[in-house]
Amino acid sequence: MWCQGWNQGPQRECLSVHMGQAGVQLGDACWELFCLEHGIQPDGSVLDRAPQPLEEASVELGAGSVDSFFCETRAGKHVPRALFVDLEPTVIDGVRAGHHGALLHPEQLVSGKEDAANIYAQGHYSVGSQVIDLVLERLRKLAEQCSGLQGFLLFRSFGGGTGAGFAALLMERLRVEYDGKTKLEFSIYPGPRISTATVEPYNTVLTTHATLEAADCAFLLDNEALYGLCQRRLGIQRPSYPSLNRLAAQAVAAVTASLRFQGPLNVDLIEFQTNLVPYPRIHFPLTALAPLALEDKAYGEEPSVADITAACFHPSSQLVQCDPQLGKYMACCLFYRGDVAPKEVNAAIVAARSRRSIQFVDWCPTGFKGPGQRTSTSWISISSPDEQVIIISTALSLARRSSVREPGSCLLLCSNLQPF
Ligand SMILES: Nc1nc2c(ncn2[C@@H]2O[C@H](COP(=O)(O)OP(=O)(O)OP(=O)(O)O)[C@@H](O)[C@H]2O)c(=O)[nH]1
Ligand SMILES: [Mg+2]
Repeated sequence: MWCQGWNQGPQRECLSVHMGQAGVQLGDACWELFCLEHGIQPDGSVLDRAPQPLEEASVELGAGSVDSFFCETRAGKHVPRALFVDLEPTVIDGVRAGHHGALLHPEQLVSGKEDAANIYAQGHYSVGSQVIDLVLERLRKLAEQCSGLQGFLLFRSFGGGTGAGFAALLMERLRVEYDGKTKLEFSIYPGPRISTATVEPYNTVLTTHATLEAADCAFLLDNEALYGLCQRRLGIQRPSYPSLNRLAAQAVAAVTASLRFQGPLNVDLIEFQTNLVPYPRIHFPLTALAPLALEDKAYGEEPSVADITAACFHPSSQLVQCDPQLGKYMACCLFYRGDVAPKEVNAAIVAARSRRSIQFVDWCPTGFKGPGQRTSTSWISISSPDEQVIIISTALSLARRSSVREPGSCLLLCSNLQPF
């Protein structure tokens, strides 16, 4: 046991499992962003333990904390509560050699000798079955370091043999072994423009079927939509995987912000399910993110809460390509970050509801929930070195340490659209 989290009092830890190339690379981008937001250095030390704005205030705080995602060793090093798994070694080797590789204990990186070659059955049965016991063993070790494990965050692609086949195998086993723990997944949905194999639609269908009962809520990150956002909104001509991953990581960071930071309106994992999943099998919410801005443009702008809320309902902010006009909303969760007053949020929601384009099903006419997080997000370059340097942020967080008011960001999660 390399961490001592179990004896630090009641906590609500989340274990992240990154599977296959997409899951591992997306995970790398997510942990880079989490480290930036918590001031954690590549050696695991904390650079700046400045109190969050609300830590000073005399309000009752939610249970979120950095310890839910990071485990502190006796030497004071912060280690991600994460396991990276791939059936072949190169992608994991990249993480090990990467900027934050030194943060991870060697047991948190599991790789096999040959991948599943985009074949669901290889990932699920032949190659995958050889490493499943080792992966479960490593997960058990991570779970033992938790005082109160809240649940799992699973990252994978639907299109890859490992992401589809092996992930389905692991999720079936987790369902048995960790029954009652929430399982949320962040899944890369294949897009025809950047697909690497013609069998991806088949893998997607097979894994969706196999994991329908095993996951409580699945946030889809559609590669086609991410690619379009990078091109149209951020001006990257030929977006690379790191660009897509850094954009997707902003959404993951927004979803998990209230688990990682304290705040009076925080939610825990189970609340995603309670608020967004009307029936257990209908658990694929639509995600949208606003504002999406380039750093140079964002410096001059201060979008209001009404602006960012309205932008969230616009198809150009969606991380899944679909037309919301073709259905009705069943439930909406709006996550705000930054200096956002509840009064402004309420006014923005009333304005959004009054628009004809936002229609709710008759049986759930008031389906809005709006948790808030006063921590800001971080600026991060989303382009690879050979592309022009473009910075994205979902919150204009420049005023964090000054007296200037900090505008916020908004993440919208809508329950599946019910067709007319
Ligand atoms: N957004 C994003 N998508 C990725 C990335 N890497 C791969 N993909 C997508 O994931 C799908 C392919 O799955 P992979 O994750 O590469 O496959 P795998 O899970 O490693 O499975 P095998 O290699 O077949 O064992 C395709 O749709 C790719 O476009 C990534 O880093 N980011
Ligand atoms: Mg692979």
